[in-house]
Amino acid sequence: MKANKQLNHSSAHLLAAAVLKLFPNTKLAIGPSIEEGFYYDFEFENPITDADLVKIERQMKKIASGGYKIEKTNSINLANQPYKLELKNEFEKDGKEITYYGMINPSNGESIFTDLCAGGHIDSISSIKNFKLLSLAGAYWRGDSNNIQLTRIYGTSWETKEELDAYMKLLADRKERDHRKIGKDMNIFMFSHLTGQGFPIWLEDGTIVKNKIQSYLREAEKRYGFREVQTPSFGSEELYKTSGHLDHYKDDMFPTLVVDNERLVMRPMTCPHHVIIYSDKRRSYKELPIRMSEHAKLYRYEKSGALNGLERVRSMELTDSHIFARRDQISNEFKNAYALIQEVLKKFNIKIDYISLSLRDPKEKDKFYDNDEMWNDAENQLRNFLNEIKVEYKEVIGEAAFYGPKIDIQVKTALGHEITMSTLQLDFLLPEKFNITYIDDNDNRIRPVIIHRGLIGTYERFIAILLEQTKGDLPFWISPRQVTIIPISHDEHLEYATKIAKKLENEGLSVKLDDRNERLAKKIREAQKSKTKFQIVIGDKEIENNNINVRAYGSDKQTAMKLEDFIKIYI
Ligand code: TSB
Ligand code: ZN
Repeated sequence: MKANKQLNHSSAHLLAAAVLKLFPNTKLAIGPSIEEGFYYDFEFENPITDADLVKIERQMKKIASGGYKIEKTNSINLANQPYKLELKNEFEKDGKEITYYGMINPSNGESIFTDLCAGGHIDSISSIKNFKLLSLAGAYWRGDSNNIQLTRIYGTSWETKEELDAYMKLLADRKERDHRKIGKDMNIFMFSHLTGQGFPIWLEDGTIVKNKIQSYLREAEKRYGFREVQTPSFGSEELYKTSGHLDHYKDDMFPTLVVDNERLVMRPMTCPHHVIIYSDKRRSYKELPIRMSEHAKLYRYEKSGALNGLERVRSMELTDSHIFARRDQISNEFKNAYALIQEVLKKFNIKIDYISLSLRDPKEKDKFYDNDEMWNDAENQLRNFLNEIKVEYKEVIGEAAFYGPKIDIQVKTALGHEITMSTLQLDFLLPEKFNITYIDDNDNRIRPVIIHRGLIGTYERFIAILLEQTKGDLPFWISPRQVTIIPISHDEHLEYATKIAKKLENEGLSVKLDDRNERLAKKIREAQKSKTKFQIVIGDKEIENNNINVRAYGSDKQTAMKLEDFIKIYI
């Protein structure tokens, strides 16, 4: 949803006026409108809390009912407002016009609050009726982490109550889908500043999910002719110099590490390693295609502001592959890899937003390797492939890899970000850079091509999307909590419950026995929150009848059945 800019900009003024009224010594920074609302950055004398937000919102309502106009007005003394003063001095230096806007009381023409501002408002504050303050966040002055951290208050303002209600509903839905929240509830992953920003830690249940997905992918890759290798997380600077990464991809890489007399980089991609494996032997045309795959740990320097849960991280595991092929094999290899991607995404029921044919921007000579002929050839091959298999796609300029064009499977996150999941890329450059060849049937040395394949992309991003699209209700076969067994009384029912747990574990299920001495209601609530697929409650009746009481996730129905029947029906 897109909010009215002028209304939200004016609401930011109203927020600042209310804050100054309640906390007169507050220093004001900036307060723009944004796509879905507005914010204002403040330096408070003392930290404020969510409870203060309620007070501020009430104060805003009070001021809004006063019938003030927003108009251009006289300058004010900014001596006590260092951030405003800094901005004003800067505008003056740049030769910009300095303007002030006030909230004018129509009865006496006086302004109750004046801000340094370029304008863009609604006429009267009393039109600000349907708004809410949403949250508090830390924000550095001018977005620079060397500067002081200010307090940012986010809000949203709409013309009608219906729009505000619809927007609040959207926020609630997003929150419910947000993989960061679900990931916490389900014990999937965590971060800690002590282990490094953007370096995710897979927790017990997250590791179960990841391992189950991995076993399935390994089996599927094998069926499609891929063979797995494992290479190290570091490579020499020389390797990444040869590949071109240090010329075109350096901004996304961690700095070089010097050990003894080696200069090492944490690898951002696997391709150079796989090329080293390829070139370790003399290759004949009969060996091709070679489909090398790896579930590879990669490290990328993503800007701290871009990091977002598992969606964008700095250490990741990519379901990677490099296919070394003859030119006459390109089409078949694309078909094979594409079919594998389709099968896998379908298996998980992933909702795709669109397919992108990601091309170079010929104007950006630094970002993309400079060789028009090579690019035109590779881009046409991908376009022809997509046309041949008759899928709809969008051509997107400037989104190619530095070494070649890509076919990207795009998905939309709960927060509305557009991100790439699976990818297929055609590369004539790396074979050239590493001077790799195969011997044809006439004993000539011929250059192969490389097709880069990200099957589900990285586990991190894939699981983030999966959690969001399913709201955590994962398919049974990858669920980390297929069954939770809850004895009603710790003393009387634990023994029978343990027996049931053992039997189900022997069937290969992921079972959690909640053997804590806790209240039943609490255990049930927590099982629900962890999104366990089946809750089995054990009490006197179950022991007496030698059966179990089952409830499926999302259902209120409880069913008594024999353990053997449960196994027969669900496993
Ligand atoms: C497919 N060399 C190729 C590989 O052979 C490559 O690395 N391509 S990539 O740069 O496009 O990355 C592959 C996939 O990794 C992306 O499509 C995306 O799904 C995922 N990915 C990239 N960066 C991140 C990140 N910071 N966090 C999580 N996943 C990421
Ligand atoms: Zn690659």
